[in-house]
Amino acid sequence: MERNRSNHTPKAIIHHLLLFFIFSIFSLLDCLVAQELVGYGYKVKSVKSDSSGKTLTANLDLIKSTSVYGPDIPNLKLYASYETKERLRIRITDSNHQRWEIPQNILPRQTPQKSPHSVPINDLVFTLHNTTPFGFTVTRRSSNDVVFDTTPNPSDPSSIFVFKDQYLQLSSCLPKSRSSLYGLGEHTKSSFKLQANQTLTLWNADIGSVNPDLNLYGSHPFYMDVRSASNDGKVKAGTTHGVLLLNSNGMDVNYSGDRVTYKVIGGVVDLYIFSGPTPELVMEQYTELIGRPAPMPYWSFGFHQCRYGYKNVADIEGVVAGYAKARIPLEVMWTDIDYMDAYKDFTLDPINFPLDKMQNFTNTLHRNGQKYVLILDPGISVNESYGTYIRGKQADIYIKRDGIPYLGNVWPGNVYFPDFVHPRSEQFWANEIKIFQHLLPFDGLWLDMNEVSNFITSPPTPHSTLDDPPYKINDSGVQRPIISKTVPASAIHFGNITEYNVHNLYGFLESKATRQGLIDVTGKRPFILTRSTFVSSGKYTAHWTGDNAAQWSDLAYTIPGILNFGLFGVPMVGADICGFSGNTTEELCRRWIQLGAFYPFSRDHSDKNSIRQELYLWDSVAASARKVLGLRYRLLPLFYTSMYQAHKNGTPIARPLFFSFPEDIRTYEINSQFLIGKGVMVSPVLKPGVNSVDAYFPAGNWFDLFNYSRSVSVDSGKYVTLDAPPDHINVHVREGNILAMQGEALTTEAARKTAFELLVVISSGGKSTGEVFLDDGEEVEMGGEGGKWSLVKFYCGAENGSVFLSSKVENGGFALSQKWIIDKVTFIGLQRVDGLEGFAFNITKGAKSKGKSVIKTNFHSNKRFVLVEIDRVSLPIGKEFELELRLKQDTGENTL
Ligand code: MIG
Repeated sequence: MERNRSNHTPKAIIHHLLLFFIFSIFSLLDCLVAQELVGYGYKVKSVKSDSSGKTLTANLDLIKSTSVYGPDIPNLKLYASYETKERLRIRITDSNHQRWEIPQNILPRQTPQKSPHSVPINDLVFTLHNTTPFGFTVTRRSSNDVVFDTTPNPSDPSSIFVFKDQYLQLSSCLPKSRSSLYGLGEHTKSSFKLQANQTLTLWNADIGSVNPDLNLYGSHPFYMDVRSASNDGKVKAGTTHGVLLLNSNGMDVNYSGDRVTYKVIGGVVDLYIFSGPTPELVMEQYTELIGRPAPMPYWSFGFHQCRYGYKNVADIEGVVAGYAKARIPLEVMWTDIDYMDAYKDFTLDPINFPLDKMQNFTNTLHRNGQKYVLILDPGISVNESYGTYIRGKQADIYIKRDGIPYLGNVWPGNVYFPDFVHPRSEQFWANEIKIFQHLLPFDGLWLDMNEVSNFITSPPTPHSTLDDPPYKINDSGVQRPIISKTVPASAIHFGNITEYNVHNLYGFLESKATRQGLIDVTGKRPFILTRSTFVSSGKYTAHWTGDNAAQWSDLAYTIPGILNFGLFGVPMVGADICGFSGNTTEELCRRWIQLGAFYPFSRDHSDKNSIRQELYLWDSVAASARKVLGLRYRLLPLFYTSMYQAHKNGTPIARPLFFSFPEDIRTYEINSQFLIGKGVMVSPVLKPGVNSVDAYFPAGNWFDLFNYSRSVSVDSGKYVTLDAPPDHINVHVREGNILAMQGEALTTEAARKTAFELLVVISSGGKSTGEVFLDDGEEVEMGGEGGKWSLVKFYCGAENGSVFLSSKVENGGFALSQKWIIDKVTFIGLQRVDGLEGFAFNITKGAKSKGKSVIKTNFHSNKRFVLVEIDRVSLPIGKEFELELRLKQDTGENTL
């Protein structure tokens, strides 16, 4: 911890001279643009830091008050602390009054280990500037790069730090040409990298994701800043840090390119900075604080079909049959609100979805290795003959206003909303889930409308600064009142907490309660899909991007949308395949399933008023679906292992290219490609009428996963035009990766029974690696202590004309008990050398003999590489093995 300790150092004098100058401009501003000046800032009154140097506390005094957006808070306390080696926290709040902060029991944050005696060396340096107004900066010790800089700029009033009851302003200066920002959602964006000059509003709202740039269903005040190299060479390109402003109140975040400014309507400044310095490490550090993503069941990586407007049981049975007949994988059948009796949660429409038929339907799905997921809305119908309503009333868990339950209106008509802040609501909700699960053994829950969405806007309480705060955030892009179509901000939750403060937490808390409820009743790993999210939601649930439309633009938006949720710690995410609202077309649906087959969460869903869009309805879509879902199912071990990595380290499943190539600055701009795990790249067609795609390839050799003999080699990153005929999407694996793949099947259960193929992509300069995580796919914990799981790591390197492939196994027992074998090993990307005659191989560990193995050699289409397949190797995946592949040459050196 460093600060300017004395006013007599030359540095401090410079600050004072500068400030004199600043003051003269401020007084000028005072006369000219008095209305624009929201605050004058604070000065440091006193500072103390603890003996360990881990924490610093400062008292701040207001310089001069203004009345814009209400009176300033006169005295503040600033706490800065190194919570871990990679995490710095800066918290600023009112010295004299307690303010709203998200309680630990609502959103648990990892609390730092108490080790007062050791000073952890953190790469981040916090400096408090004893200037008037005060400011603070965060820099990197290793390079002096400025990470966060709140130094006020006299010509920019938005740079001044302001702290009022309902208006906080905090601004950081950014090196415009070197900083690339990602995150700050939820919004629909055409560009993944945030573009300069925009306002990002965070206030959960039922606004369709078809609308670019508006505040949507969730709030994530987190960004990642990827830096390009500095001129002095001290900062390496790809140096990344993360910033979280942990605050649940509504806010606007202005991003100008050289400045990020938070304008928040409540709470406190609780800023966390994660030092990285790689994107992966930022995710590890961020999710260490907020909680690692929940593991998802294996089956949830299969393909899902849903629609709003399925008529009855025969209709959904027909859809399941349609998939089976077309031989397109269908793992999960969904029902939307159509199944309910008058849209009441935990009921069934007695005419169209009667209990006996639904039980039969669900049981049949289960017999075929398939699953059933249904929707729930939070609003409970106000109806004295409805058990759920009565039990909620008895438990007294509804959100209140003026002392009585607040009356909203959603699908069932009048509703009360369960208050998930209430400690009894978890039990109420779990009990409803239990009762219904015992009637109908569904496999997962879909939580919609939880922003919370309300069809009516109740009038504001007169003169309420909660319902009508002085600063208007840009809700819905038109500064719509924050009480619009939701629960009014003056409504009250348990413990007298206002809706104003917990609005953005509703969907998050509902997901948390639902997860606990499902674990209680099933004892298995739950699958939950939620529309509304907040920081930490990923610990409980998956997410879909909401109501998009069947338009080409929306197809393209899905990539930034999905990548953003990876950064938010919600790696299980997908968009409605073929488009939700509006009528899709054969071509759009075909291109959409080609991309959607590689979303972490892959579901086709459509609106009631749209034409049907099940994948078997067009022959060309069906054919393409078989092909791309075929590859998805072969890659299930990769998706699932990426889930494991997400759960253990926070790394997303679908990742931006810069996660694997942070030093390649051209990857920072990419919006239309992504990676699955570290080395599989998806490059979709996103436009109508085209049969090629310009795809960016970071340096290296890349191999087509549909046809191993096609490859792309680039020495340095480059755009390459690839063929993309109507039935094809380009999916490549990069050199240096080893993928454990399985066979195609119509369900994940069947796919899991097939033998493994190990695809070894030879690295041109070094080792190839890969891993596969295996468990039963539904135990609550994933890779937990004492759990039944195996983790197998693969290594491959070349030496003296031989290629050596080996595995290391952790907890092999589980894999052995499942009798999984590797039946085939395929090497791709072996450089062709003159005089090469062929290959021979030898299994030196893991199997007794070569058995019935056969070896086949092939040249890649460009004749630069050789492809070697070894069939019928019969290696138990749970047992360590070593395999040597020898080159047989007639002349010359035996080198690779
Ligand atoms: O008011 O349940 O985003 O996926 O099909 C609309 C009907 C309510 C919105 C969801 C959408 C779902 C629809 N729901």
